[in-house]
Amino acid sequence: MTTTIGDRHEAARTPRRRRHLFSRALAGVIAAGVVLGVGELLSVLIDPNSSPFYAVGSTTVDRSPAFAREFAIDTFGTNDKPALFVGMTILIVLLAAVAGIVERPRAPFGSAILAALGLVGVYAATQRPSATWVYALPTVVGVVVGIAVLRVLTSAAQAPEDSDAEDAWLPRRTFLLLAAAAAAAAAAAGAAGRYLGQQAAGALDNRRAFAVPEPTDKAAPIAAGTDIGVPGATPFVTSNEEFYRIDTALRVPRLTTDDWQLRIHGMVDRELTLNWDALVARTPIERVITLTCVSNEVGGNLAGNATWIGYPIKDILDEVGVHLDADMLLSTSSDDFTAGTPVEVLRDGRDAILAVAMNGQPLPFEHGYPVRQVVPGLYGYVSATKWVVDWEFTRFDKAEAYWTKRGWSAEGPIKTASRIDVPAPFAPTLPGSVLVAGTAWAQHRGIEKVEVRVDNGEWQTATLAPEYTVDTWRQWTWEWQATSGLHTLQVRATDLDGNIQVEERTPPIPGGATGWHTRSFTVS
Ligand SMILES: Nc1nc2c(c(=O)[nH]1)N[C@H]1C(S)=C(S)[C@@H](COP(=O)(O)O)O[C@H]1N2
Ligand SMILES: [Mo]
Repeated sequence: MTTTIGDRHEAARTPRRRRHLFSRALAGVIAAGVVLGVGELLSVLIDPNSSPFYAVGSTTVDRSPAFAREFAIDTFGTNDKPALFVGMTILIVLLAAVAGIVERPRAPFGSAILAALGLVGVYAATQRPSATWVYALPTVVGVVVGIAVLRVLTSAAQAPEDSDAEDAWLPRRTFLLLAAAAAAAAAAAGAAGRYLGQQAAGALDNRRAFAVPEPTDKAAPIAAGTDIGVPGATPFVTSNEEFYRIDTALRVPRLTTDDWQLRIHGMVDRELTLNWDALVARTPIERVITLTCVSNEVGGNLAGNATWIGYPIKDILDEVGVHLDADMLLSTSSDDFTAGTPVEVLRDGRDAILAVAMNGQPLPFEHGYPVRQVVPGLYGYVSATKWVVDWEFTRFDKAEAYWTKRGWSAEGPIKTASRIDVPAPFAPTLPGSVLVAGTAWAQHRGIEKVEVRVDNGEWQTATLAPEYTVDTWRQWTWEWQATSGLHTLQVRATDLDGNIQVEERTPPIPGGATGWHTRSFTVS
């Protein structure tokens, strides 16, 4: 007997057939789970980046156009990665369910769907940094095992009416047993893969044993009042847990200090490779520096301020003898992100450092353990390379870094910005005295003035907290005599070079958002 589409529609109406449809869909989803679980487990032997799920995710991130990145950051903020994983999972579950439903012993359409998904995985895996053909193996083996599981489960799920012979029909209990076994095996393989992947790196232990260097050149103490201490306002120092995280890494690189080295080459007199011992033999300094992301929208929170310990970059430049015509430091991370930093900025006296500690802790893995760059005054995408392992001195007319290739500016000085933190948007507000507070930044130029206005009225000068240094943000407060009704507050900053924050609203791409932060309140 041949199954026709018509038969199947007819069949789907009976509860029994509907159950079989569900069993088939389930079989497909479990088979896909087996593909991913086996892939994850085998990736341990090769490289965590060869796992099909992560490879597809990472390659998707790398291939996304700039507008997609902006959309993802705007919509999901720091949850952009979980959002991608959830999206991928939903898509895989749907395709896998279809694969289970259409698979037939003599018409393996479902197997073909898994194979096609496998091709996507193979492509993505072989696109990862330093990938060789071996990176395809976890996906290929996973797909072969997954197809076998799909065929066994779907034939077990087959209704007698569907089958060529009555005896192909297995009791429902057998199907459930097989399905449960396959699902458990997939989950176990996946979990073991993840666990072993992390253990193999040994990075957790390495970070735990890390001794934060003790600088003699310490950061100045933070004077009383630098932190305005207004509830709801951004604290002056951002904790490591609260610090924003932006990067292209779906799997956070887990380097150890033993793995780490920095190869310095290109337009230099003397090439140099710094390993960990050579780095920590240098003299560390401690500084408080505010980082900002170019993707930050007006009023957004992609900025953070931390106390960093690290090694001055300028000294290393002098040591290797950077050629006079080299104007770009192209830094590369272990996961092949690149940033192009103007050499001029690295030697103009500001505290650009190779940081190894953040707020008294070894760098969190997400923030670049064991070594990252921190450069006051430049957006992160052109300066703050995490997991940095390679420095090439080159020229802006010869090389392009990661985000510049994707439409962002080659150079990324931070724009003068200010933000209202309290009252919260649409917070219920009583008439009378209301404390308005926020923060402002113009790293390496410094904040001269912050002004607030109500309903487009006269600009009023806000009270500034003491300046820590020109490399940190500066908090402000302003007392508002609020009257009943709907009101709009607006803030603007002026930096110490005399630049007033730009009024015109422009998006983050290509060189950082401009515009005055505005907030509305109903006072009653
Ligand atoms: N390796 C690597 N470093 C990176 C990035 C990245 O994608 N990969 N993103 C940069 C960007 S865009 C910013 S804003 C800062 C953010 O640093 P944080 O995550 O520690 O806040 O890291 C920079 N360094
Ligand atoms: Mo960024």
